[in-house]
Amino acid sequence: ANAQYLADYRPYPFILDQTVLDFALSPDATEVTATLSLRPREAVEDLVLDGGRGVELLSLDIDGRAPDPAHVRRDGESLTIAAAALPDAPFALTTRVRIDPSANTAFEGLYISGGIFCTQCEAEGFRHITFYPDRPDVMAPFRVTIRSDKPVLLSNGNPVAIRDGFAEWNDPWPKPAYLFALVAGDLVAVSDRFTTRSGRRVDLNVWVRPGDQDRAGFAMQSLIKSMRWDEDVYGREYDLDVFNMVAVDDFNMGAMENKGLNIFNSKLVLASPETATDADYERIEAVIAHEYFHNWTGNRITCRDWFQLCLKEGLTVFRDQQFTADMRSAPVKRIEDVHTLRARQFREDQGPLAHPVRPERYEEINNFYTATVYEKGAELIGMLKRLVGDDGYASALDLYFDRHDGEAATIEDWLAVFQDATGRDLTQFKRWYTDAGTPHLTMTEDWDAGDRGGRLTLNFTQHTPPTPGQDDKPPRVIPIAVGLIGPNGDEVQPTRMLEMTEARQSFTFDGLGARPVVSALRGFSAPVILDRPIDDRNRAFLLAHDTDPFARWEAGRDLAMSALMSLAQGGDAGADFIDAIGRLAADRDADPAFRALCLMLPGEEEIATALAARGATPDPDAIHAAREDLARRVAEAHADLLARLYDAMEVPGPYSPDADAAARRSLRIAALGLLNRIDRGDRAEVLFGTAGNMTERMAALNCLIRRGRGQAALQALHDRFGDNRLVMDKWFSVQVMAAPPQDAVAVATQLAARRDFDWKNPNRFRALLGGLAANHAGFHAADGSGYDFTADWLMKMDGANPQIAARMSTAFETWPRYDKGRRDRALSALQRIAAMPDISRNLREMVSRMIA
Ligand code: HT7
Ligand code: ZN
Repeated sequence: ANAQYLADYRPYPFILDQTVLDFALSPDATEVTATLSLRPREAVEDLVLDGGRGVELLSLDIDGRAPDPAHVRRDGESLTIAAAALPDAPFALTTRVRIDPSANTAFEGLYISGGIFCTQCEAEGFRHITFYPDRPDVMAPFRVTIRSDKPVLLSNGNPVAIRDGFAEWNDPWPKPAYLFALVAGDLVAVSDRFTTRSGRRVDLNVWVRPGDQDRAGFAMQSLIKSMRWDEDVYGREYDLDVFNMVAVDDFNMGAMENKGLNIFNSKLVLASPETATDADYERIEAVIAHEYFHNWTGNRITCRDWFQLCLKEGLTVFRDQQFTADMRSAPVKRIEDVHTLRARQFREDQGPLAHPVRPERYEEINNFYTATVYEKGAELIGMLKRLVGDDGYASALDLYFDRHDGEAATIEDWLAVFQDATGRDLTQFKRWYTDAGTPHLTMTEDWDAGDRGGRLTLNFTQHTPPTPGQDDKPPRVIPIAVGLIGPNGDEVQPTRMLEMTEARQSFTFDGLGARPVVSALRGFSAPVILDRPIDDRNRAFLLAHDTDPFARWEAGRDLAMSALMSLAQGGDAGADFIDAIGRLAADRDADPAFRALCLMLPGEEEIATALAARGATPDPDAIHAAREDLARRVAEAHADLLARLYDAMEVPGPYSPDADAAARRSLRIAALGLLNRIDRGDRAEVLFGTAGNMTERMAALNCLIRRGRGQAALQALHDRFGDNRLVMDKWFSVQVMAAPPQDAVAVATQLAARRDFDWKNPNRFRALLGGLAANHAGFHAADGSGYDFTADWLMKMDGANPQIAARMSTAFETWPRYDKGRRDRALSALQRIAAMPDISRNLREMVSRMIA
């Protein structure tokens, strides 16, 4: 296999001073002329440019003259010009190539989405546009001309000349090729203006298809808030005269931070109360912020190589999480982020795809845009901030921007600014970047009433299980935030940050009088799995009294898990959980969004991951049954309270996506979800008919499908929104996700046969296949039908879009944790994929890691 290794890094032997590009756009024969001003870094070497199949070389010259053809070599992936053909001085290399955007179904490079020409170059898409040193440490200013009959022609930087059929753009900020973008289409803009704090006026545009303007206003407001926030909190100003955002329907991921021209999956731009849910609005705001924040963390300072991906992604996720916490509720955001981390990253860490936040080897870099690089990468920054304090963090970041602006940096550079700014040695901390796996932390307590007025000793051990290629892991530094709650419910020890650096370590608290209850890992101070002997009574006590919202929620989560375990083993539902959850739901002083989070039982996947972390073999059917059982018991025990909450949380007046209104709706929907278990779906039916927004409409539809009463509502939604792709994606996914597990594959099969299952569209494919993967017991059907259905579609998708096939193959990443019957069936589905002739590098790497 063609693996890349971090240890093999070598600077590019040429310096690129300027890139000039000319595009003559045509759907099936676009011509690209590229002029690169190059000079040898030291002695002249062979010049290797990336560029592969699909890029037809029409001409090549050096300083205006064609080299001897014997000096030019092509293989499938690159073009090499022998050193003998190159001057030992600055020179201009000009290539003219032809490409076919209409044939590009992989949506990497230049392609067409709904008649709009657009590009996606991260990570290595630029090489599908022209021959180029397509690596992030080769940075240059770009000047771009576009010839096309499309009315709107966009590229990075500032406009130089725009007229009919022609546009010229200049981006003065040196950038790597992965940040290049071009868009040409019949588009309209929602426009506004922003004045930076130093007085620079910036024109802002959100470009959408004609007719979609009325759904682009929220995106614009999100952008403006992001620009202001980055100035206020990080002191970062925008640096061009224009900022353009474009929405396209065919897009492999969420969005892309191209310099001055961010491109978005339309689902992350377009929103109206009629078509988008509260969760959609929150995500749109967060992703727009994320892409905008990349302007400094990613663009002005980029990555030296793709092994350093977490340098920009971990930091930018951390920044977007801070932003959302400031815009909405910080405690709720923290709980949501931990929830996502556990659902996606802990799951990844537990299986064959586990890898370090900074990997050291890859075959296909697109396979490393993972929860580990992004979400765990963000957790590492949160830990660093906890360890050096807020002031230390602020001075380290200032130093980072000062020292590395305009550079392509590494994790070593990143840690060095923290060391230099704060004086703290981060040698041990670096293990968080290099070592894969989730540490298991155990905590036991010793209480000595007679010693020093009541002494509590907390004893910790840490251990990280082996992950592929890494058997032994030395201890890491782990910040453990601890508080103590006295027997009367008052906090007797506010949060204290314990720093664990050894495999075993103890910490003492003196003068406590009476024995307190320990609130541990407050705020989820480190991404670890904490094991502690604690009974349900003390968990309920923490749920009632803890001052730390995360720890409070966690106590409720632990209680729910303990009730589920007991039910799964034929035991009782755990009266402590049912009582405690009722008290919390009724607590009018608590934020409705927090109460909603507490009312939502752990998901089936989450339960399976928790069981596997304890060494048990999860049984998907038993998990499903236990969860349904517990939900029904909660509903029965609190029927009146839930019904009152459902009515009381109705939000009067016109829909607004603001955090307070969304919080009330989330509590209302959580109550509805439970009541749906005992009211036959009657409330959901009324709500579906009366809801004036998509949040409640989708919640009601979900409930109706779960009660086997979804048909009329599904038809109604289709009648009303059949021509809205984003709503129809929801229509596809909810049917598979909410189907009874035994029907899920049949439902998916029937939906996949529809004419409007436009499988080449990544959103539609994800809606269906992702919907099935999210139906835990359905995907893991004991007869292997979920595995076979998914494998068939991955094989089909691989021929069109390898990135999507490889990403969606992660549905299988947990297969080794199940019983032998399921394991055998999953393995044979994976082996069938692996044996496919012409399998892409993307999918091959994923499957071979999974079956290794
Ligand atoms: N930096 C981007 C990551 C990305 C991507 C986006 C769209 C399509 C393909 C892509 N490959 C990699 C998105 C981000 O993290 O902001
Ligand atoms: Zn990003």
